[in-house]
Order: sequence, then structure tokens, then C-alpha cells
Amino acid sequence: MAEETIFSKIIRGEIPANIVFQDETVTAFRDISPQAPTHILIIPNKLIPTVNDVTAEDEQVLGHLFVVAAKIAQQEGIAEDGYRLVMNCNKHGGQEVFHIHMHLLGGKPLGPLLSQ
Ligand code: DGP
Repeated sequence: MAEETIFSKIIRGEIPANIVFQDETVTAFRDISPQAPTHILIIPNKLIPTVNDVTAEDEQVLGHLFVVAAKIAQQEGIAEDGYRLVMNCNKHGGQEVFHIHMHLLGGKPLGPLLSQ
């Protein structure tokens, strides 16, 4: 059984977060340490620790993350200029919170994908 993270508490409203969207499948909230003018985390309400734990059962949930990302990008006014979606996995990917999350970053030109 995977261990819950702080994100499960945010989903349940047990700790404060700036939630921009929530339905029965996903929750989206502003990152506590924004790396761009818009930096929102979109997460499945179901706990999946890393991308390595994804199964075929999760296809609908993960597809919904993209639908919500597109909707939020419109709401934030960044859809036309563009944005970046990032999902980190484990140590080399720089994952810090083990409840998968899609970073939605935008609001300025973001530069190259990877630092050297
Ligand atoms: P990653 O490195 O991909 O695991 O990104 C984790 C992100 O989660 C990081 O950008 C900071 C953010 N974060 C961590 N704890 C909290 C929190 O308690 N609230 C919010 N809003 N964001 C958090």
C-alpha cells in the first residue's frame, strides 16, 4: 500500500492550498514554490506514487489530467502563447512528492527544456 503524501491532505481539504480546479477525478492547485508566472500542479485524486506505478486501469484518469490542463491553460490566459507540461519520476527526474503530478508552467518564454 503506497504511503500518502501531503497532496492527499490537499485533495481532502485538510491543509490549505490554492485550488484552481477539482472534480471527482483530479485536483489542481498552485505550486507553493512557483517556477513561472503560472505554475499549477494537476494531480489524480487517486494515489499513484510514480509514473512507474501507472497501469492500464489509470488511462482514463491520466487522460483527464490533460483535459483539465488544457482547460486551466485557457482560464489562465496562457493557452495561445503556450506552456509546458512536466511530470518528474524518481531521483533522476527530480521527483520530490511521491503522488504523481503534472506541472503546468507558463506565462513567460520558458527557455530550453533541460539545464546543462
Ligand atoms: P516534483 O519535484 O516534481 O515532485 O514537484 C513537487 C512540487 O510540489 C514542487 O514544485 C513544490 C510543490 N509542493 C510541495 N509541497 C507542496 C505543498 O504543500 N503545497 C503546494 N501547493 N505545493 C507543494
